[in-house]
Amino acid sequence: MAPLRSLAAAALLFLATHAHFILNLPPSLEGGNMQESLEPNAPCGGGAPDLASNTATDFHVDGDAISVQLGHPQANFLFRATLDSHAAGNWTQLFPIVQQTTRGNFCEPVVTAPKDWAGKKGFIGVVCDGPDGLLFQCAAVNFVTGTNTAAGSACTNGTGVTAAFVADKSLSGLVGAGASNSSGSTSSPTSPSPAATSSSLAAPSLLRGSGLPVASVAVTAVMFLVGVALL
Ligand SMILES: *[C@@H]1O[C@H](CO)[C@@H](O)[C@H](O)[C@H]1NC(C)=O
Ligand SMILES: *[C@@H]1O[C@H](CO)[C@@H](O)[C@H](O)[C@H]1NC(C)=O
Ligand SMILES: *[C@@H]1O[C@H](CO)[C@@H](O)[C@H](O)[C@H]1NC(C)=O
Ligand SMILES: [Cu+2]
Repeated sequence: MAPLRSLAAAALLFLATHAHFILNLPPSLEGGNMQESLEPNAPCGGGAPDLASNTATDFHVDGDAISVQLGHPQANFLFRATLDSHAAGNWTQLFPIVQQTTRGNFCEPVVTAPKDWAGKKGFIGVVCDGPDGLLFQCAAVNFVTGTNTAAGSACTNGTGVTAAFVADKSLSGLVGAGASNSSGSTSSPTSPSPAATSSSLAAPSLLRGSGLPVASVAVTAVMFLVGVALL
């Protein structure tokens, strides 16, 4: 049974180290040294948000890419942003809450921010609602005018990755009127009209219902192997 046992151990290790999610774009505060065990910490996981010291990259307010890598078969994502120098609050939702199905890279190429943020610094925050609760990552950014058309191969969707807009109260409570620190906010959260973007997502969401995702079957199979090996 030794081979099976080590295979199962390897599979378990794979699952343990490839769970959670990674913020690919904009570059996250922790860069390549992301500590998954700290990801449940709001607002930025293991990142220490401080505009005075963080390295910022440009984020185009008329459309820029947000790319994540998901290690779970399915999770919901909130893309939000703030001008607060320590990401302490006043989060504005940038995109409808979107559910990714299938592990791998998921990139939204045209996420917009309020136009009057151009010229200011702030944070893009990504919150993942998956099987192990809410997980947080942030990127420090310079909001700039225009559209980013240069993300190219850094912004792609993994094979079989699909997405659909969903309702998620845990995530929607983290922005706008529901958030704890938005009472002073004068403008309503700027999110693109769902009508404009939902059509492109409608087809994937229909396909999702058509059968068992291959990924969850694979995970179930691996879990079964692990269970057998541990008996
Ligand atoms: C990834 O998939 C989503 C959902 O279908 C889509 O909106 C987005 O444009 C895709 N990204 C790329 C880079 O094609
Ligand atoms: C909102 O943020 C301000 C400034 O950081 C802080 O003084 C205030 O206590 C916060 N309010 C809530 C409800 O968190
Ligand atoms: C949130 O915005 C309000 C109004 O602009 C401001 O008074 C408050 O200090 C801000 N709080 C944080 C945490 O940025
Ligand atoms: Cu996880």
